[in-house]
Amino acid sequence: MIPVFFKKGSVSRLLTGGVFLFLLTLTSSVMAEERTGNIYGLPPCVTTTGEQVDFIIKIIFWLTGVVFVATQGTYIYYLIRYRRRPGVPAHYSHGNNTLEIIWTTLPTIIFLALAIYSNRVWEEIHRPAPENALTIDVSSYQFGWEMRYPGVTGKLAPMDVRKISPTNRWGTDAEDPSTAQDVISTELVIPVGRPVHLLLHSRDVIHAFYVPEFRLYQDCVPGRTIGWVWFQATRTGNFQIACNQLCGTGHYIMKAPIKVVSEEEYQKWIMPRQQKNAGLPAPSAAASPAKAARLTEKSAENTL
Ligand SMILES: [Cu+2]
Repeated sequence: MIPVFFKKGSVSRLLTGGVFLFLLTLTSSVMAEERTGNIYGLPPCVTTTGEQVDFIIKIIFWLTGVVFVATQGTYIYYLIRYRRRPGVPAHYSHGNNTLEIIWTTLPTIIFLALAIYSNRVWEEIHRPAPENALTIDVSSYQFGWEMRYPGVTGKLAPMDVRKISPTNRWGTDAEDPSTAQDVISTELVIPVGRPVHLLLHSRDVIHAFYVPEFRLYQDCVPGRTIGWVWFQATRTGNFQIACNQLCGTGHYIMKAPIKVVSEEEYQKWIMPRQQKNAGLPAPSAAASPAKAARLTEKSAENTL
């Protein structure tokens, strides 16, 4: 039987809405390129610092879960136990000071402990990048990403954010010989197990470097170098940078592939590019020439 507060046609509208939401859920799972099979939970975590973030998320999830069940359970129990019944007079309660102190002190202690612990993790994540970190300049623009790797010298050409312009995308000095040696790529290729230090830039408006699997989210602000982002991948795989700041009409296509590869594969990818930019002959001692050639050919399509 249809309840009286549903007007004629309401049920069909509700059903249509339900079907629409169901289809939306299905299509979003199809559209989620890297997260098929797990659209409700967290995506897999592939960085060392991400594991620390996940640990806090788990603590908060279980803590709030237990508190939610306990408080709502008590609430429902009292609703039923002390419901209005004929012949049973209502009982007036002014409150209980001991209980008040307990349920005020306990959450205060829990929140303080969480704040102190979270702060420690925050500092750990934002401490300076280790000495052996690979530094990569990441440049965002409407609507895409570009990466700049150090050349054979192992050092990026110096840049100045004030020099960034449509004709000087990186803000580097064209006269500086190291500028031509930098390796430019439209994909982020990084070695597994080695710290990676990112210098985040924007050429126009605010964008956001967002990789859920890295548990990393950082805005790229025009006129600034964001230099405190570093991480270390724990396993190889293919991921994606997705801009997470609504930055214009093409925001939805602003993404770039990330490839976490072994150190050996990374060297096979970076070395020919560094040698080429330095005007040196390509390295000949590849462990697997056929594989290296395939890798080089594939990556070359994405390199400017
Ligand atoms: Cu953007």
